[in-house]
Amino acid sequence: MRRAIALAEKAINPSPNPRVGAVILKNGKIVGEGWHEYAGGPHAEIVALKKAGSRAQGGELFVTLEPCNRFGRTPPCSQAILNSGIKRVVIGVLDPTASGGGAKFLKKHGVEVVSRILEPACRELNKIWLKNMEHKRPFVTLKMALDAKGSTIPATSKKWISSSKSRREVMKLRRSFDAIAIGVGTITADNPRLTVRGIKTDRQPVRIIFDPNLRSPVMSKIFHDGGETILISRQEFPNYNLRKILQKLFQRGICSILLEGGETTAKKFLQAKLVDEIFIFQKGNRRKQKNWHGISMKNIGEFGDDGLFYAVP
Ligand code: AOF
Ligand code: ZN
Repeated sequence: MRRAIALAEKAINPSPNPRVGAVILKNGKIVGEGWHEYAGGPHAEIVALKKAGSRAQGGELFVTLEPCNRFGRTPPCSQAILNSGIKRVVIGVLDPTASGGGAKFLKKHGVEVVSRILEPACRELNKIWLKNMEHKRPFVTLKMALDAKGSTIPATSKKWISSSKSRREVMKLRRSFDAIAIGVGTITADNPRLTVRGIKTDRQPVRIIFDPNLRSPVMSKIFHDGGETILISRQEFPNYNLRKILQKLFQRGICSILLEGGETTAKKFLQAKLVDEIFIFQKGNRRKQKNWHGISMKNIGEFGDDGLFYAVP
């Protein structure tokens, strides 16, 4: 199952679909494996079954998510697994959506099924997709950059750029999100581009500006570089209810948002309990633990001089 998880992680962002990995064993040897690469592409189980061919007969399938049991963009994996002659299926996390039901189907047809193996790791793998399915809103990650004293560093500040290792890490983070969001204060102060640069990517995230009173300067870079930008204002949302706004964004196909500040926007999201996880890069802080607005954060990495801290609020 650990190998299936590692395979699933190869998909950087298959949004709106889940990250799924599958491994087929026969007499203790791997005879097929695969992962789900992009929405609309073949499911992980099918990729693994194709590789295994007739060797799947009598084998065991390890899959991070319960096999689907209905026609979506592709035919049901449950039927393909049954047809292959696999005798045992080990599942990480059950599918809470209408696509699920593969476990029941396979059991009914005499296949041995074991569920919820390494479930916490399989849930973590699909924290975005599960949040989407269970709450009908995008997963929100708050990312802040702080200077040594703890004040916010603007997105484009020279001070911040000095740690190229952190910058690269931020680009990797950006690459895995559907959208990057900021408040109007940040766009006015920094005029950022909010793009993925300096690393390979097959798409640029959508930019979202939380700008209730439409104060964003018209000459801002994000309006003139050809990329997609969504302005969130009271014009469209008179009550400016953040939860409702997020649900609307989800309906528009945005499954994950990297919220890059500033402080005002971050606080509003935290107060509304709409932040799912927090990353803080801080200059010169290499301590194991730090406290940020009453939230205890753990050091999970160092990039040059900067510490990276993480918390689930
Ligand atoms: C995936 N990849 O490897 C598995 C999935 O849009 P469709 O037709 O590809 O169906 C997507 C649903 O299928 C998805 O929401 C999940 O419930 C189920 N399993 N999906 O994208 C996979 N195994
Ligand atoms: Zn499937």
